Amino acid sequence: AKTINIALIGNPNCGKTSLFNFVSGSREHVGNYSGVTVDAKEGHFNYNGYQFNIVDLPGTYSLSCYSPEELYVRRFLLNETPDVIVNVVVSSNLERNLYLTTELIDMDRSMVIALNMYDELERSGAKLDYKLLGEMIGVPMVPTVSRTGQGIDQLLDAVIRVYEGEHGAVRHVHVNLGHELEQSVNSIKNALKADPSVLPHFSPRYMAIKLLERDTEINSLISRSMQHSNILSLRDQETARLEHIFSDSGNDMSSLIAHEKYGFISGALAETYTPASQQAEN
Ligand code: GDP
Ligand code: MG
Ligand code: K
Repeated sequence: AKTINIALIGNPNCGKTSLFNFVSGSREHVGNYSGVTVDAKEGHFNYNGYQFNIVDLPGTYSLSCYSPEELYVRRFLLNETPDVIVNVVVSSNLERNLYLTTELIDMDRSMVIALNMYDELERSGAKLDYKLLGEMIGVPMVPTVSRTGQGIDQLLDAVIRVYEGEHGAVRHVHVNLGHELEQSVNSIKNALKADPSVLPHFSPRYMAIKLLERDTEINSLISRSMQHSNILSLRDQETARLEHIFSDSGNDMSSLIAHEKYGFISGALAETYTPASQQAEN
């Protein structure tokens, strides 16, 4: 049988461990994550003729280097390269949960989204056009209820389709950061692509964005090799250019990038998500 390695990635308390337990028959502790241990649990199961290895990762809000969880998840993605990432999100809190999704999209990795706690969204009376939202970001979305297992078969079917390339190659829709930021991202990205000693790491786009954000780990990854010094000076040059253009905003590059991403998310949700309160008015 073919083996598919999947990794559960999402914010704390989005239901990753519940999903892990349901598919692997494990009884890992479910509840508020407050421990200090940062590790991964691995499980195995068979579904529809495939053997799955599944890893339950610590919860994280972002893929930067500000917490042990973020660093752990990022290093896992780099070193273990799961075939398909299952990004677990809380359906009724997409505004916040999809930020991490935009970073996974920047990484150009195969993935599907588990719209978890869909029962709570339905109970609230809100409506989500998840097909359209999934098309807008180029990632299939499947409603799930980890606690009961509802939707998990459909989720695994989507994982298999992505694994088998039935959606074609990865066709994520990167969040457009606006003309000026995109120009800087692209020139750093092209410099990264042109330097063979940079690979294999993360996708050039993700690395370029992290360099603009002055991510210390990605920075030292690059600066370890003298060949990369031109990339760091290019980054500094682009940062100076952007700081000049956006001097009125008083924001650093990370805030500018986050602002664009959150802007995209709220725009996408405005088109696809209808809170219960608005339904009553219609
Ligand atoms: P993790 O931190 O991402 O591993 O999340 P957990 O699996 O520990 O779940 C956090 C809490 O959400 C627990 O109380 C779960 O019982 C609950 N939970 C998980 N999935 C669902 C779901 O689909 N619906 C509802 N209503 N609650 C869920
Ligand atoms: Mg957990
Ligand atoms: K938890």
